Amino acid sequence: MTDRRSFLRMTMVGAAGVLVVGCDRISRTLWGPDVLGQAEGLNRRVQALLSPSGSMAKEYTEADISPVFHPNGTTMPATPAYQALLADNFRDYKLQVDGLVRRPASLSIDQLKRLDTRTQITRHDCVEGWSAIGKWQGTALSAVLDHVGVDPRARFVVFHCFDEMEEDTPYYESIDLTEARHPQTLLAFALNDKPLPVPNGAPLRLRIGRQLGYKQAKYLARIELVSSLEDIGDGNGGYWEDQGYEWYAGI
Ligand SMILES: Nc1nc2c(c(=O)[nH]1)N[C@H]1C(S)=C(S)[C@@H](COP(=O)(O)O)O[C@H]1N2
Ligand SMILES: [Mo]
Repeated sequence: MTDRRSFLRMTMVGAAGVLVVGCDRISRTLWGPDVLGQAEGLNRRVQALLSPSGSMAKEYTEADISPVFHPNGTTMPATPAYQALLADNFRDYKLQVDGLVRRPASLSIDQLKRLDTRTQITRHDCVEGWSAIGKWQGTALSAVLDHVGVDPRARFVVFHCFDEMEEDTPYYESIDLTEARHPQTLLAFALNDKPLPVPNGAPLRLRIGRQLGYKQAKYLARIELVSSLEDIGDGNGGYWEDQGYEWYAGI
């Protein structure tokens, strides 16, 4: 299985060429959306073989924790909404949960802490070629979904963030309901036993165990349950996906 796995992975990386480009706009000019678009179909099929829905990301020990968890992408959202919350140390912060749910909710960090919380030490891999191991504490996304009640028409969870990558273009991400209900999928409020630092996404970010860095949306403002990704952003399921990155960013 290991051999087959690494063979598939090499094939995938070679064909897609995706893992050699960074989290920046160069990807579009280098490869063009068509190359990445074609590679994505292949990648999704290969990923379906590599990551059955129940498989777990490796968890590490306290001794493995990286001394510094390098921040990347936005490190300080400039939007007035975020700045106002930060000024009061996020006391008035509430995560909005809406869309195809039975009971839309606005949840404070304290309310999230009263749902099912988990702690896990996992590795973060960025396509720019760096990794870091961190200890994350957060609420299981599945518990939040149970709290609001998911409408049967819902297929994806969309994460809307406070930071804008360009004017009026907020960072966003999405995952399917299988990934959302995976036991290692957390809404994290703490990193290495401290409240999540601003550069790493305070007050709340997504942590999914089995996908690359850009899926790990920081600065969460709102979670929306949808039946299709078509009407969100440019329709590819995430800010970087709209620049040509693949939606299923399996590690
Ligand atoms: N809201 C938001 N989330 C984001 C980003 C961003 O720019 N904005 N960058 C992504 C990328 S490319 C990476 S590698 C990780 C970096 O997380 P870190 O800053 O905690 O290292 O966040 C991801 N989530
Ligand atoms: Mo990244």
